[in-house]
Amino acid sequence: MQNGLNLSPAAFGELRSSADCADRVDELRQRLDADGYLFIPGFFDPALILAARASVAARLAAEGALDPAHPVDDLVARPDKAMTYRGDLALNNPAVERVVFGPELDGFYAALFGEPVRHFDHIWYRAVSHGMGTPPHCDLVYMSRGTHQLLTCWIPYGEVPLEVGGLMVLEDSHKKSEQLRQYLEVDVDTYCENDPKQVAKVKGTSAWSHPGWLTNNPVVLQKRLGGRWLTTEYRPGDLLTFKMNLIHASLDNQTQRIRISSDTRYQRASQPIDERWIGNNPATHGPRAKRGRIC
Ligand SMILES: O=C(O)CCC(=O)C(=O)O
Ligand SMILES: [Fe+2]
Repeated sequence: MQNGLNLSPAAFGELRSSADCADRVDELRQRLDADGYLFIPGFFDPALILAARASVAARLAAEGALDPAHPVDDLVARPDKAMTYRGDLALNNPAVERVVFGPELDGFYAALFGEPVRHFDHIWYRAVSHGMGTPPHCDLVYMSRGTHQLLTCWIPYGEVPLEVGGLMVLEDSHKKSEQLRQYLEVDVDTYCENDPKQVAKVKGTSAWSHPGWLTNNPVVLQKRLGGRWLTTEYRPGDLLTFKMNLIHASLDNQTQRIRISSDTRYQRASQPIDERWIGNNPATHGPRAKRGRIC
């Protein structure tokens, strides 16, 4: 069982595909509001995605992270090379930028938001080897200093069958924000000025005042909140976009293959933006991002 997940139909299911209405913007907006996400298989030309995959695979091979007994493109990890978050793989990488900042996504989000859009400059890039999936969370806790009408775009670079650990979303969790209010108010880079322990831990460091996760346990969370965990067997070209208050996580990677994916953010250009994530050298969660307050 993945993550010890309950795989019964009552607890686990398929993402709803919006491939049938990818160019009907009214229908897309309705579904985004109803479901909190849009899953569009085959959104990109797979050649674009595979070119980006090849660029990342070449970097991983050059650093000796891949098992030489397998073709580079299979992305089989050397067992002693554990990895998860690898933002560096997207830096100075035109093939990845072509995907995440290209005309396809720009046009898609401009249509969806109904006006010109901009993206965060930071690209979250992941190369996830065998091991536990990302714990359940909402993205708001990492990026709430501008508009909250922000969408995440999760893109798999290659096939991601269930056992390789793709993204899953908790059905209807975007309708439970009242129940999650305290959590959704968290800003992981904010600390309490009047709590010496937090000051020592967070101020001037890259540490977080809160782990960001709702819990490490997707099963317990599902029992508490209800809804099924929804996912799919992803293919190159697929796109999953979702709201800031939709709970999501990833399945464990039970294989030796490395799962590569990016997550990037898009919003109306006219709205305030979270400064931590823009510019040539964004603060991200580093010392420049930390803010003290009286708690
Ligand atoms: O890819 C993952 O494991 C997590 C991705 C994520 O949390 C996101 O896309 O916001
Ligand atoms: Fe996330």
